[in-house]
Amino acid sequence: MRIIEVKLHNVRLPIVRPFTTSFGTQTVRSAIIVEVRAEAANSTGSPTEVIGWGECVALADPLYSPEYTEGARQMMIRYLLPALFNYQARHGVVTAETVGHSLRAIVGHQMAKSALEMAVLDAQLRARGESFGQYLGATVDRVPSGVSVGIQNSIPELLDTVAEYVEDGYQRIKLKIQPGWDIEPVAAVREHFGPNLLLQVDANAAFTLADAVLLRKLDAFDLLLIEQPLGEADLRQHAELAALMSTPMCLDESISSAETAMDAIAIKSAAVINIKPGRVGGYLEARRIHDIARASGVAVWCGGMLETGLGRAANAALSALPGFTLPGDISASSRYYETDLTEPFVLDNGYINVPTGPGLGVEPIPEILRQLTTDLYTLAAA
Ligand code: OSB
Ligand code: MG
Repeated sequence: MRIIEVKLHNVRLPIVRPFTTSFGTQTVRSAIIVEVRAEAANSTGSPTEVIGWGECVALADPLYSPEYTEGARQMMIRYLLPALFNYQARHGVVTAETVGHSLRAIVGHQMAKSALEMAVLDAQLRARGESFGQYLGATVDRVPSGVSVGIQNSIPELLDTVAEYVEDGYQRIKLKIQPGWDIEPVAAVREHFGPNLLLQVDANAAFTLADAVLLRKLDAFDLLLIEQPLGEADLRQHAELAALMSTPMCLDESISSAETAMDAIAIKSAAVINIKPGRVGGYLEARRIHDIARASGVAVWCGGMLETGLGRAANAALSALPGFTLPGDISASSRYYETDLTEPFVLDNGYINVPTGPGLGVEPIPEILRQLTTDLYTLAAA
């Protein structure tokens, strides 16, 4: 396809209730929505004008990952869009499958790169009339929905919050933990909701290997997994901790590519991988990690980054691949937003339906996108 123009919409979506993790509290979601206008081949090969949408999942501050919203915007404007347009000028066309290649000289910045690749892929698929799910290899039409529960002010508040989500139909609960909010809340939730609740925890890198004795106490609560207890760079230390615990070790922050996924599997740092397309540079790299993990007998599930309906649509499609054997963090739009950018995703008996329309199968509602946009940047191809 030939890109005609790219727009970057900075959007701000208020979050319905503050979301606290070991790295901070989110009250508003600032994101960059990428809009690619392009001429692409339709199913009969004739050129047709289409719009594709991408979402950059970088958070406002570099506390979960090195990337952050303003930095990602600068990165796209200053380096990635020029590199993509330069590739188009040299080759005449771009395809979703070559976006990663065209940006490879620029080190890191996976979330910014992922957003561009997602928008190009959406445009390409919309022109062809193919859905994200079909393209990625979905084998189911709905995915079980799990929810990530932030750190609360007290145990009673935690139990109330979890009860609400269980009543909503969420099939799996993930508790955020940090030093001082660790064993007690997990014990309380397991006790209150009984042995059948699918339960897991996520520390967002807040512990060290010196906390092994404390973390081992989590083995008593029959958790599905413990997610990223140690630092992003601590691959070997995660392997050591994994050997000391019966709870399966899951990595999030540490897995930035298919290569790191292979290394983590090889040295037994990860029995489970949380795949976040933004963190690994896009949906194509996410699928490669799925393929590697599946061939290695390692379970994967799809993480979340408080996505708008655009990211939620793509994540639902990815989660429909056969190796996604654990419920993901793909909740209904209402878990975070009163008004989503797109038609809201809703829980259907504890499941999220995988969109079936062309591309993402959803698009921003123009009026809502306009209302929530705080900044707009436009770049036309030369
Ligand atoms: O560690 O999985 C994480 C949100 C922002 C950054 C990191 C994480 C999370 C979540 C929430 O746990 C996932 C979601 O509901 O979108
Ligand atoms: Mg996590």
